Formats: sequence, structure tokens, C-alpha cells
Amino acid sequence: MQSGKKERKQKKVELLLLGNCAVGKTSILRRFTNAPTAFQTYIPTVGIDLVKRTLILDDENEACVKLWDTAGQERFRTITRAVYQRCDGAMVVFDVCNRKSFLAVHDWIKHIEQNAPHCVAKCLVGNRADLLEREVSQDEARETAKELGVPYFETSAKLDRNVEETVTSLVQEVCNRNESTLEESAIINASLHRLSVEYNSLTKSEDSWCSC
Ligand SMILES: Nc1nc2c(ncn2[C@@H]2O[C@H](COP(=O)(O)OP(=O)(O)OP(=O)(O)O)[C@@H](O)[C@H]2O)c(=O)[nH]1
Ligand SMILES: [Mg+2]
Repeated sequence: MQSGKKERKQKKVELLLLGNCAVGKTSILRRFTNAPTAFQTYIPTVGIDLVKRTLILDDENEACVKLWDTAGQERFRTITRAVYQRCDGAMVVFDVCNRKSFLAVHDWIKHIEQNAPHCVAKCLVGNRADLLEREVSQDEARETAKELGVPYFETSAKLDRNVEETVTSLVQEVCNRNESTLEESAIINASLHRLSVEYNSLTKSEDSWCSC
């Protein structure tokens, strides 16, 4: 018996969390998977970690999201670089209460551009936005995001504010990019097909002029 329930189309999306030490990358990842997190303690990530979650986008589409958590510490950069090759999107995270982590954002964007072989969708994330002792205002962060040509989101992993929305928005951007790439290649293929038909008919009619 048919249930009448339509299956959603599933897309696979791999995202990367990048940013300086202690900006809250792991906390964002744990919030995204609803894993319990102790916010009193800081345990630096060693190497790299991965979680998976299915995200419902709308009635027809869902995404199987693989989210890679990288270590902010310099000594792990070689390991994390390998993952750049496979990701579709990257979240560059800074701590709104730590100016140094904000200034490092340009370097992280450069890292992505140097190590990812293809066009990666990016967004800038100001985390720890629940705290009052800010060193980076929302306006300044927005301005920087604008210069970098990426969207800006503020999150609080601690209070579970805006994490789901930020990841969903980046996943959506990746899916839109893939669709427009597919549309572009369909247009290119159609044009190539038309050109080859025109060329064939031209060469055929030239053949018919041949007197030999
Ligand atoms: N107040 C507040 N604290 C947070 C928030 N997110 C993370 N923290 C705390 O900030 C510290 C660092 O968080 P992590 O998630 O471990 O940071 P990380 O970016 O993964 O650090 P590395 O793994 O070393 O690169 C921890 O003590 C967290 O509990 C937040 O939104 N608000
Ligand atoms: Mg971590």
C-alpha cells in the first residue's frame, strides 16, 4: 500500500568550522547536533572532528549535512587543510569579545581561498554574543562581512541563539549555488548541441555543393 507521502530530495553538503582558538566552534557544532555541552570548561579540539545531521529545508528538499570541526591551534593546520578540499561551505567564526579573533578573519578567508580547489560558500559568524564585554560591534562586523562579500550572523552557542538559522542559511546557499551551476551547464550543453547541429547541417550542405 502506498503511503502517499512524498520523499524529499536529499542533497549532500559538507561544511567546515574555522576560526581562532576558543571562539566557540565546537560549542556551535555541539549545539547544532543537540549534544550536551558544559559551558564552564574549555577543552581545545585536537585535530579534527565530524558530525552528521539531516536538515529539512522545505517540503521537497533536505540536506545531509556533514559538519567538520577544526582546531584553532596552529599546530593542527596541516591536518585541517586536507578537509578544505572536500567542503562546499565554510563558517568563519570569531568571538565578539576578542578583537584578535576578529582581526584574524581575513587570514581564515585567505586560507580557504588558497586551499579549497573550488568556489566555497562562506559566512562570517560572531559568536559569544550573549556576553556584554564586546570588543567588536555588530556594525563593524557587518561592514567587514560586506567588504569580504559574505553574509554575517551573530550567534550564542551558549544560549542556543541563531545557530540553526546560520547553518541552514549556509546550506541553502550551497544548494542554490549547485543548482545555478547545474542550470549553467544545462545552458552550455544546449548551446553546444545547437552549434553542433548547425555545424553538421552546414557541412552537409557544403558536401552537396561538391562537384567531385
Ligand atoms: N558565553 C559564551 N561562551 C561560549 C559560547 N560558545 C562557546 N563558549 C565557551 O567558550 C570556550 C571555547 O569554546 P570552544 O567551543 O571549545 O571553542 P573552539 O573554537 O572550539 O576552540 P578550539 O577547539 O581550541 O579551536 C568554552 O569555554 C565554551 O564554553 C557562547 O556562545 N557564549
Ligand atoms: Mg574546538
